[in-house]
Amino acid sequence: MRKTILTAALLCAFLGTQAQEYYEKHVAFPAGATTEQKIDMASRLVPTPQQLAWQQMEFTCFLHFGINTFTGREWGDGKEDPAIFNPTELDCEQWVRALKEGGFKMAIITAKHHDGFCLWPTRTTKHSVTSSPWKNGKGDVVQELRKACDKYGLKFGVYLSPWDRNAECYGQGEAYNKFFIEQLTELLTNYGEVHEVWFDGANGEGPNGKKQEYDWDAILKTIRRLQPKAVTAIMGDDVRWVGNEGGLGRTTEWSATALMPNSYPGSDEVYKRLGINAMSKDLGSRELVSKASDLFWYPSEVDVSIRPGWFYHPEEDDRVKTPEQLVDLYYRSVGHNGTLLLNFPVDRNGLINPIDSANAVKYYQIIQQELKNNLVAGMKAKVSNERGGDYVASAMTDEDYDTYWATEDSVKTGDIEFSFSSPQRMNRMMLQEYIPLGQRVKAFTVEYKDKDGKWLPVRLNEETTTIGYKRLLRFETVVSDGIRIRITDARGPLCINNIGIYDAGQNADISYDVPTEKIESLPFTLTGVAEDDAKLAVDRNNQTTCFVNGNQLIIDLGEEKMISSFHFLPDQSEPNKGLISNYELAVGNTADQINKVVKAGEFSNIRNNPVLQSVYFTPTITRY
Ligand code: FUL
Repeated sequence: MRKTILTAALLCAFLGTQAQEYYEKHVAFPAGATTEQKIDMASRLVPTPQQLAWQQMEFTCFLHFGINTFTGREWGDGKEDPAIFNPTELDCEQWVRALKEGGFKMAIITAKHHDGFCLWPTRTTKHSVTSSPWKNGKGDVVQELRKACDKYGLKFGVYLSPWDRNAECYGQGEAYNKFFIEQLTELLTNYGEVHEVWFDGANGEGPNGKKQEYDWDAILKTIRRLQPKAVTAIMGDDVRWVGNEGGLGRTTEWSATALMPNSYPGSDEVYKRLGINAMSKDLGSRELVSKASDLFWYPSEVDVSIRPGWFYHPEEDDRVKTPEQLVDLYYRSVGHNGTLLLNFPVDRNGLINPIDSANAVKYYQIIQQELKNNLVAGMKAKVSNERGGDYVASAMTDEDYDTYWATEDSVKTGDIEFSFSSPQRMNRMMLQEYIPLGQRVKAFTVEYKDKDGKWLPVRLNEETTTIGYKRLLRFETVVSDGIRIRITDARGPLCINNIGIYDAGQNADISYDVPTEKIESLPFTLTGVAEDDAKLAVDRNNQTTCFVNGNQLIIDLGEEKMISSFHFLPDQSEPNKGLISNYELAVGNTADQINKVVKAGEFSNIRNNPVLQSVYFTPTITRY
């Protein structure tokens, strides 16, 4: 920090900020604070050292593996027989080698998912690897992963699902809290250093199902006591769920946000009063901050699976995200002030599928290639702001995170300009704020100099508002000898520590159209929906939705046909409506006798991850 302050002072750009108070992780506004005062305090809200270290990892990954891997389901019901867990070739080193090559810095394993099956030999329940044939009940997946992470230098995290569909004491308040803390304690004492503890927010039990009152305070205190370097995610209070499972960070993504962690008492009332939740578009506008009584440093984690589902399903082998799709996700997650948490479903043999690892390695290579040559590395920027000033600064291009350019107190705008001795081809930009001093920038533009010396905006397909820890922009290629960033609004004085400008090469220019996925479907008639709506279910457009009246939908294939699968793409709009969580699929050859049930089940996790749902069953010949 000393180095930071010295460097900045030498740049004559840092005056008042040192004397001011900073708020780590949380700030409560004093009663009667004006909007101006709140915004100013918001600009001085900063991360804890753990939150900063977490953000700097950028690439983290998830490993979904467990009983679901062997049943083909996304959510198990807890009644599965542990005897089905038998990964004959399980090799955590194979996982970690692939992850390392894909640039990941940490791996988080589903030590326990909602079905309650534990991947480590726990004393709390028999529903674990101990009761499985794998290694004659002597195996420990968590331990094997831990060792592999140590060997290849990856950090290690655990996903412990609070929702447990197997534990008998689930829903009994204190008894389950005790059980859960015991599980947590085992994981946090027997497996070395843990850097992230992940508690999902899912609870799919119906209104009459079991409801558990969690003792979050005791749970979070246990983590702080046993693993002080760990961040706690989602139901934890260090890391926030981005709000979708599609890998998309917001273009306006505040880490200093009005969203109170869900595990804090009173959070539901705060959400109600402010009209927000984890999925809201606006988590930090001036209007929202003016209504808020507290702000939190609660940065966004972007969790997304490399396949449609979180767990391995062989039928998804041809639906692994391509390297290009992953590159796109990188720009929208890490490039939108988030940390990427990319999931790899481990297969039934206990391995990461070669398609998944090949795509992950390739995408990492593409990113490194695209952002290899920083055209402004080591260059001096001409900086100016409303107070005039016209001086040069190189703190932003020295690639040192701890040196930065900052404006004087109360100056919230600034131009940062680079001039090249010859025209350069440019199409990518990386901007970073020095978040140990807060997140401030609210709006900026990027302009290049045309041949006549006129400044023109670059062409982008996203709004340029917040920066935060990192903002990456892809813009239409320009060839110019001048480029500038104009910061036009901020919560507080500017504090920019890194800028990169690149030419991503041959395929740099991306499409500016909104992508639509093609849906294949057979011509058929639907009953149970309005006539106009029926077309929407078969129009091969994933942006239109057909809503069902009531809870029954009849599909008439027109003639008898052999069918073996059913596919349902939920409403893709936000917030999505009419999601089907439980289904029964019946067939019959006459309209009044559609009663042979071929499959029934749950579209698990559909609210968080409304991807195409596919149901496969024994081929059957039917008309309805
Ligand atoms: C959700 C769960 O319900 C999904 O199954 C998955 O584990 C995802 C990462 O979190 O809450």
